[in-house]
Order: sequence, then structure tokens, then C-alpha cells
Amino acid sequence: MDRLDRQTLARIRATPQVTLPPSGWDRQGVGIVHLGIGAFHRAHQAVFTQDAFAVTGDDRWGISGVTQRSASVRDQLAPQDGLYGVLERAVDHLGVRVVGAVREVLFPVEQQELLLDRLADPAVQVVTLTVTEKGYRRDAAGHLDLADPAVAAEIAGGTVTSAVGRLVRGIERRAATSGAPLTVVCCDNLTDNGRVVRGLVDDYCAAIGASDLATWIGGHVRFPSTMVDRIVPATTDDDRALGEEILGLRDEGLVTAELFKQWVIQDDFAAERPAWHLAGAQLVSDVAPFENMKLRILNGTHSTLAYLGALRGHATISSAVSDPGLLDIAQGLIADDVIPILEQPEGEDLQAYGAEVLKRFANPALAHKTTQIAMDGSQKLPLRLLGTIRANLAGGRTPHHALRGVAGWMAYLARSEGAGGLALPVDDPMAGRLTGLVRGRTDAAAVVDALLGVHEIFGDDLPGNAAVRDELVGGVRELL
Ligand code: CS2
Repeated sequence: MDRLDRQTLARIRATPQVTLPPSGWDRQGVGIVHLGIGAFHRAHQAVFTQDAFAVTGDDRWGISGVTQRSASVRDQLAPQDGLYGVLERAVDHLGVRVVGAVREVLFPVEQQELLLDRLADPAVQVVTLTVTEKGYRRDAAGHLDLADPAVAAEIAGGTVTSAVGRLVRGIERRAATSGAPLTVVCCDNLTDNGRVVRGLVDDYCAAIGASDLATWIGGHVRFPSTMVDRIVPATTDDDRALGEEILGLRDEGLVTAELFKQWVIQDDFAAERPAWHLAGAQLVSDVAPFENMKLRILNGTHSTLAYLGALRGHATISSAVSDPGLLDIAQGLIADDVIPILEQPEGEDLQAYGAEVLKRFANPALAHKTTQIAMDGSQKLPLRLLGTIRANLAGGRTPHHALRGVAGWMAYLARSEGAGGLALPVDDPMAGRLTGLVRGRTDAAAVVDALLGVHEIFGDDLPGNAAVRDELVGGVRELL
């Protein structure tokens, strides 16, 4: 079977199942650099960017996608002229949108200079990032982790490999050449994500002794916060086979997603931006209520279902949420523990949002693995569940369902198999330490005490809270 590229694209017709890129897609110049070109970016920001181009025909906003560590996305997309399909799967919908927004893929291990040139190029006015929670390399206090081996090595003069390092070195070149303003748009699931990146950039400048650069950034670079949402599970062989059937072409870059997508962006740009608002993005003055809603309702429930589901032998989220016991916990988490502590985002109905999230999770066409969401729990738990727990405790209430989710994470670490022999891999930057503390242990109190003592995750306040400890010990005992 032929492979998707500029030539073979000409053979495909638009049908109810196939959406083609707008004409002129291949004449777009690079106006956006994206750090961390994984599946999520390709199914989210790249689609908004293409849709904006379809409306305006403004061809300045092609994307230069930058890989983090491996060359695989470049090897998938370069032979396809940057084209790939987004396989959109719902109960009553199956289709492929072909995306042509990504105009080049850089592999900085080999193309560091080119990356710095792109970041300095005045035609580039926006940098977006999806490097995952751990990719920011923060310490327990949220600052740049100077003890992180990659960060320490680059600050000592070694090759720059961290996302923040690449960003700062690119901005340094920009300040020294064109001096053009820039907007850095963080698209990771972090609370106040723009402020986080801004803080890390400042920390980095301080660590390399670049105080003039920090001053320049203060005057020329903006860091709006965003809320991003679309469920994008890892692509499966089944997805690839379906994509081929629909396109009649092989697509090594295919990604899979639900139909739903949402992007809320703080309207704080240093210069121009694509007309994302014409593609459905919401430009608002304060993203925080949206971000809290999404992180705590969607991601908090996702993680809870992932740990508890995997322990009960559910390989996917749709299977977990169809388990009545787990659905009860998910509904209770949203209604009792989360919604009462949220601020109402403008135009959103929190109850309806929560119900919609559970419907999205139930989408049987998405094989979203519980063990994929279980990844990086040490980084995700504080953002997704511990904030909810703290807010409830401060209001004098014990959040039973959120604590159940944390107990699920603890039991997941202690056990190595879920029901039916489902393997429970621990893929986490702290995996060695966490499994060393508890894997194979069966004494619930010992498991809870060992994990609650991990200061980077639970801080100083939670380990000493008797209600929290009791509830966790009870939950973990049952799950072990
Ligand atoms: C998921 C998210 O992998 C995970 O941890 O919870 O990636 C989730 O699918 C997205 O945030 C949805 O927008």
C-alpha cells in the first residue's frame, strides 16, 4: 500500500469520513515552534491551527514541531511531507482528518542550531509546549530542579537537552538578533501553566547568570496560561488498520482521538497569533477556573479510574467506567469532592461538564489504557487529587472519593498484578524509589506510611493528618 504524502494526497477525495487539509497547506511558512511533538499536539493544537488557516487563509502559521528525545516522529512525518491523519472515533462517528499544519519536524539531538535559529526567527511569533508534567523538571517547591542530572549538566556547560533550556537558549539568540517579541504558550496539564513556565525560565536565567536576558524577557515575552483538553490515547494497530482502510494509504504518523476538543487561552500575547478563536478556541482573561475544572474533574477522575480500574483488571478506561462500583466512585468524586470547591468558569455548567466527562470516558471506540494514564503518578497526583483533598480538608470535610483515588495509586504501587493477572507497570521518574518502598508489601499501614512520607508528593501537611491516614489505610487494606 502507498504511503500518505503530498503526491498520494491528491488521490484522496473528501467524503463524510475524510477531511482534507485546506488548499495551500503546503505553502504555509513556519510561524509557530512546538516543543514536544507527541500525539497530543498533533490531535489538538495542530488541528486548531489548521482550522484557523482554513477560515482565514493566513499562511504564516505553519508549525515547526520539535521532538524531545527520539527521532521517531520525524521519521514518521518527514517522508509524508508532514502530513498525518487524526482518526476520530466515537460511538456514532469514525473518520480521518488529514492535517498539514506541521511543516517540519526537528530532532534537536542533531539539529540544535537549527532549533535555536527557528526560535530566534522573527517570523516565529509563538512557541507552544507539550512536554508532559515531568518534562519541566521541577523540584518539590516548584522551582527548576538544579539537582536534575540533565539540568545540572547543561548548567555546567554541557549540551542543552531540557525543554526549558532549549527555550531559554533560543530566546537568548532572539534577544541578540531580531529582538522580536514572543509568546510562549504552555499546553500541559499544570495549574497556572503559563506562570509555571515563566518561573522556570527565570530560574534558568538565574542559574546561568543571565540577568540581562531575564530583564529582556520581562519586557518582550508573554506566557499566557491555557487549558487544553482532548482524549488522545496511544495509537493502536487497530487504529492504524482503520486509518488505512479509510484513506487507502499507509500513515505512519496516524494519531487517534475522540471528537471533543477544547482549548481555553489567556488572552495575553506579545505579538500576533493565529486566529485560533475562529477555530473554536476560547480567549479569556482568566484561565484558572477552567484549568481547575478540567484538572480536578477530568484528570482527577481519570487517574482515579486508572488506578482502581487496573487493580480490578480493567485494561481500558471505558471498561473501568462501566464497572458500577467504579462509576459510583467517579460520580461521587466529581459531585461531592470536586464541584463544591470549584469556582464557576464563565459559560460552563459544572454538573453538565462532569456528566459529559464520564460519557467521554465511556467511549468504547477509544482503547485508552488504564496503565497509560497510571504513568507518572508522582507528577500527576498533586495536581489532580491532592489539591482537591487539601481544599476539602480546609473546609472541614474529608474527601472520601479523592482519598480512594490516592489509595488506588498506593495499592497499584504495592501490587504487581491486578485482577485477572493484568500487569501493573510503574513508569514514573520516581519509579525506583516508590517501588523500592512498597512493592510486594501487604501491610496496608506500612504501605501508606512509607508513601505518605514522600515529601515531594505529599508535602509536610498531609502525612500528619490523622483522618487522611486512616482513610488511606482503610482503602489500601481493601485494595491489597
Ligand atoms: C490523561 C490525560 O494520560 C493522562 O493522564 O488523564 O492525558 C487526558 O486524556 C487529557 O488531559 C485529556 O485532555
